[in-house]
Amino acid sequence: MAYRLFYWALQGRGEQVRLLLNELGQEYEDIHVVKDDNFTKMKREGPGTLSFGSVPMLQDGDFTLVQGPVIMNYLGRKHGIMPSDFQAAAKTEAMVLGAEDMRMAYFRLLGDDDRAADRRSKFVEGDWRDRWLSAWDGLLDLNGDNGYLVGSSLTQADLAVWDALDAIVNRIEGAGFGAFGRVEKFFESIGMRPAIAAYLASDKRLGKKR
Ligand SMILES: N[C@@H](CCC(=O)N[C@@H](CS)C(=O)NCC(=O)O)C(=O)O
Repeated sequence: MAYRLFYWALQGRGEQVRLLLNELGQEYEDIHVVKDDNFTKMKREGPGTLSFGSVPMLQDGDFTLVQGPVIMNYLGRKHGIMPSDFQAAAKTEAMVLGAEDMRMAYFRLLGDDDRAADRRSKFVEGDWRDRWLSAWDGLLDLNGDNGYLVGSSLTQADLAVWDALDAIVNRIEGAGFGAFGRVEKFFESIGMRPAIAAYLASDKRLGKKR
Protein backbone atom coordinates (compact mmCIF):
# COMPACT_ATOMS: atom_id res chain seq x y z
CA MET A 1 0.00 0.00 0.00
CA ALA A 2 1.30 3.46 -0.91
CA TYR A 3 2.46 5.74 1.85
CA ARG A 4 0.39 8.84 2.53
CA LEU A 5 2.28 12.00 3.42
CA PHE A 6 0.37 14.93 4.89
CA TYR A 7 1.99 18.35 4.66
CA TRP A 8 1.32 21.88 3.45
CA ALA A 9 1.59 22.58 -0.29
CA LEU A 10 5.11 23.83 0.17
CA GLN A 11 8.59 22.44 0.74
CA GLY A 12 9.12 23.31 4.42
CA ARG A 13 9.61 20.32 6.70
CA GLY A 14 7.83 17.87 4.41
CA GLU A 15 10.23 18.09 1.49
CA GLN A 16 12.94 15.91 3.01
CA VAL A 17 10.37 13.09 3.28
CA ARG A 18 9.30 13.56 -0.35
CA LEU A 19 12.96 13.43 -1.42
CA LEU A 20 13.53 10.26 0.56
CA LEU A 21 10.43 8.50 -0.75
CA ASN A 22 11.52 9.34 -4.30
CA GLU A 23 15.06 8.12 -3.68
CA LEU A 24 13.69 4.90 -2.21
CA GLY A 25 11.38 4.43 -5.21
CA GLN A 26 8.35 4.27 -2.93
CA GLU A 27 4.89 5.23 -4.09
CA TYR A 28 3.19 7.86 -1.99
CA GLU A 29 0.21 10.12 -2.00
CA ASP A 30 1.28 13.70 -1.35
CA ILE A 31 -1.72 15.03 0.53
CA HIS A 32 -1.67 18.77 1.03
CA VAL A 33 -3.19 20.00 4.25
CA VAL A 34 -5.21 23.18 4.36
CA LYS A 35 -5.98 25.23 7.45
CA ASP A 36 -9.69 25.32 8.40
CA ASP A 37 -10.13 22.21 6.26
CA ASN A 38 -8.46 18.77 6.46
CA PHE A 39 -5.71 20.06 8.81
CA THR A 40 -8.22 21.35 11.36
CA LYS A 41 -10.24 18.15 11.04
CA MET A 42 -7.16 15.99 11.68
CA LYS A 43 -6.23 18.13 14.67
CA ARG A 44 -9.68 17.56 16.13
CA GLU A 45 -9.17 13.79 15.84
CA GLY A 46 -6.69 14.11 18.71
CA PRO A 47 -3.22 12.73 19.40
CA GLY A 48 -3.86 9.43 17.63
CA THR A 49 -3.67 11.36 14.34
CA LEU A 50 -1.57 14.51 14.71
CA SER A 51 0.09 13.72 18.04
CA PHE A 52 1.34 17.28 18.54
CA GLY A 53 -0.99 19.15 16.19
CA SER A 54 1.70 19.47 13.53
CA VAL A 55 2.72 18.03 10.19
CA PRO A 56 4.52 16.35 8.43
CA MET A 57 2.59 13.19 9.19
CA LEU A 58 3.19 9.86 7.47
CA GLN A 59 0.65 7.08 7.19
CA ASP A 60 2.03 3.63 6.54
CA GLY A 61 -1.11 1.49 6.40
CA ASP A 62 -2.79 1.97 9.74
CA PHE A 63 0.42 3.24 11.37
CA THR A 64 0.72 7.01 11.67
CA LEU A 65 3.88 8.90 12.56
CA VAL A 66 4.70 12.58 13.09
CA GLN A 67 7.97 14.50 13.59
CA GLY A 68 9.93 14.98 10.37
CA PRO A 69 13.28 13.64 11.62
CA VAL A 70 11.65 10.54 13.09
CA ILE A 71 9.78 9.88 9.83
CA MET A 72 13.14 10.11 8.02
CA ASN A 73 14.73 7.61 10.37
CA TYR A 74 11.72 5.27 10.23
CA LEU A 75 11.83 5.16 6.42
CA GLY A 76 15.61 4.85 6.36
CA ARG A 77 15.49 1.91 8.75
CA LYS A 78 12.52 0.26 7.07
CA HIS A 79 14.06 0.44 3.59
CA GLY A 80 17.56 -0.63 4.58
CA ILE A 81 19.59 2.57 4.14
CA MET A 82 20.06 3.18 7.88
CA PRO A 83 23.43 1.69 8.95
CA SER A 84 22.97 -1.53 10.92
CA ASP A 85 25.77 -0.71 13.37
CA PHE A 86 24.05 1.02 16.28
CA GLN A 87 26.69 3.71 16.69
CA ALA A 88 26.61 4.58 12.98
CA ALA A 89 22.80 4.59 13.21
CA ALA A 90 22.97 7.01 16.14
CA LYS A 91 25.34 9.28 14.15
CA THR A 92 22.88 9.19 11.26
CA GLU A 93 20.02 10.23 13.55
CA ALA A 94 22.17 13.00 15.03
CA MET A 95 22.79 14.39 11.56
CA VAL A 96 19.10 14.28 10.65
CA LEU A 97 18.52 16.35 13.80
CA GLY A 98 21.46 18.61 12.91
CA ALA A 99 19.71 19.30 9.61
CA GLU A 100 16.56 20.12 11.55
CA ASP A 101 18.50 22.54 13.77
CA MET A 102 19.85 24.28 10.66
CA ARG A 103 16.35 24.34 9.17
CA MET A 104 15.04 26.02 12.34
CA ALA A 105 17.77 28.67 12.00
CA TYR A 106 16.63 29.17 8.39
CA PHE A 107 12.95 29.51 9.38
CA ARG A 108 13.93 32.29 11.81
CA LEU A 109 15.37 34.25 8.87
CA LEU A 110 12.12 34.35 6.95
CA GLY A 111 9.66 37.23 7.00
CA ASP A 112 9.70 40.79 5.78
CA ASP A 113 9.68 42.75 9.02
CA ASP A 114 12.11 45.67 9.40
CA ARG A 115 14.91 43.53 10.80
CA ALA A 116 14.61 40.55 8.46
CA ALA A 117 17.29 41.69 5.99
CA ASP A 118 19.66 42.36 8.87
CA ARG A 119 19.00 38.91 10.38
CA ARG A 120 19.74 37.29 7.04
CA SER A 121 22.99 39.15 6.39
CA LYS A 122 24.21 38.43 9.94
CA PHE A 123 23.45 34.75 9.36
CA VAL A 124 25.28 34.67 6.02
CA GLU A 125 28.35 36.33 7.51
CA GLY A 126 28.20 34.38 10.74
CA ASP A 127 26.55 31.06 11.59
CA TRP A 128 26.01 29.94 8.01
CA ARG A 129 29.74 29.86 7.40
CA ASP A 130 31.17 29.44 10.89
CA ARG A 131 28.69 26.98 12.30
CA TRP A 132 26.79 25.13 9.58
CA LEU A 133 29.03 24.95 6.51
CA SER A 134 32.01 24.27 8.69
CA ALA A 135 30.13 21.48 10.53
CA TRP A 136 29.00 19.70 7.35
CA ASP A 137 32.45 20.16 5.81
CA GLY A 138 34.14 18.66 8.88
CA LEU A 139 31.67 15.78 9.08
CA LEU A 140 32.11 14.91 5.41
CA ASP A 141 35.88 15.01 5.91
CA LEU A 142 35.71 12.83 9.04
CA ASN A 143 33.70 10.28 7.05
CA GLY A 144 36.54 9.95 4.55
CA ASP A 145 35.45 12.59 2.03
CA ASN A 146 33.46 9.99 0.09
CA GLY A 147 30.42 12.19 -0.59
CA TYR A 148 28.29 10.79 2.24
CA LEU A 149 27.85 11.90 5.81
CA VAL A 150 27.83 8.43 7.36
CA GLY A 151 29.35 5.23 5.99
CA SER A 152 29.94 4.49 2.35
CA SER A 153 26.44 4.81 0.91
CA LEU A 154 23.48 7.14 1.07
CA THR A 155 21.54 7.44 4.31
CA GLN A 156 18.48 9.51 5.14
CA ALA A 157 20.85 12.03 6.79
CA ASP A 158 22.30 12.96 3.40
CA LEU A 159 18.85 13.88 2.13
CA ALA A 160 17.79 15.72 5.29
CA VAL A 161 20.97 17.82 5.09
CA TRP A 162 20.68 18.29 1.33
CA ASP A 163 17.14 19.61 1.71
CA ALA A 164 18.03 22.12 4.42
CA LEU A 165 21.08 23.31 2.42
CA ASP A 166 18.88 23.63 -0.65
CA ALA A 167 16.40 25.88 1.17
CA ILE A 168 19.17 28.16 2.38
CA VAL A 169 21.29 28.46 -0.77
CA ASN A 170 18.22 29.07 -2.92
CA ARG A 171 16.30 31.41 -0.65
CA ILE A 172 18.78 33.39 1.41
CA GLU A 173 20.59 36.04 -0.57
CA GLY A 174 24.36 35.68 -0.42
CA ALA A 175 24.30 32.20 1.13
CA GLY A 176 26.58 30.31 -1.23
CA PHE A 177 29.09 27.60 -0.45
CA GLY A 178 32.10 29.93 -0.66
CA ALA A 179 35.32 28.13 0.23
CA PHE A 180 33.41 25.01 1.34
CA GLY A 181 33.95 23.09 -1.86
CA ARG A 182 33.44 19.74 -0.15
CA VAL A 183 29.91 20.70 0.91
CA GLU A 184 29.21 22.06 -2.56
CA LYS A 185 30.41 18.80 -4.14
CA PHE A 186 28.20 16.83 -1.73
CA PHE A 187 25.23 19.06 -2.59
CA GLU A 188 25.78 18.64 -6.31
CA SER A 189 26.30 14.90 -6.24
CA ILE A 190 23.19 14.21 -4.13
CA GLY A 191 21.16 16.52 -6.38
CA MET A 192 22.37 14.57 -9.43
CA ARG A 193 21.31 11.15 -8.17
CA PRO A 194 18.92 9.86 -10.86
CA ALA A 195 15.81 9.58 -8.66
CA ILE A 196 16.46 12.93 -7.01
CA ALA A 197 17.20 14.77 -10.26
CA ALA A 198 14.06 13.27 -11.84
CA TYR A 199 11.95 14.34 -8.87
CA LEU A 200 13.41 17.87 -8.84
CA ALA A 201 12.58 18.30 -12.52
CA SER A 202 9.08 16.87 -12.18
CA ASP A 203 5.71 18.43 -11.46
CA LYS A 204 5.76 16.65 -8.10
CA ARG A 205 8.34 19.19 -6.89
CA LEU A 206 6.51 22.15 -5.36
CA GLY A 207 7.86 25.65 -5.74
CA LYS A 208 10.99 26.28 -7.71
CA LYS A 209 11.94 23.61 -10.27
CA ARG A 210 15.48 22.96 -11.44
N1 LIG B 1 9.24 19.02 15.37
C1 LIG B 1 8.22 18.95 14.36
C2 LIG B 1 7.75 20.35 14.04
C3 LIG B 1 6.54 20.29 13.15
C4 LIG B 1 5.94 21.65 12.88
O1 LIG B 1 6.09 22.62 13.65
N2 LIG B 1 5.21 21.71 11.77
C5 LIG B 1 4.54 22.92 11.37
C6 LIG B 1 4.64 23.12 9.89
S1 LIG B 1 6.33 23.17 9.34
C7 LIG B 1 3.07 22.78 11.76
O2 LIG B 1 2.42 21.84 11.37
N3 LIG B 1 2.60 23.70 12.60
C8 LIG B 1 1.26 23.68 13.10
C9 LIG B 1 0.42 24.79 12.62
O3 LIG B 1 0.85 25.50 11.70
O4 LIG B 1 -0.68 24.93 13.14
C10 LIG B 1 8.74 18.21 13.12
O5 LIG B 1 9.96 18.22 12.89
O6 LIG B 1 7.95 17.61 12.39
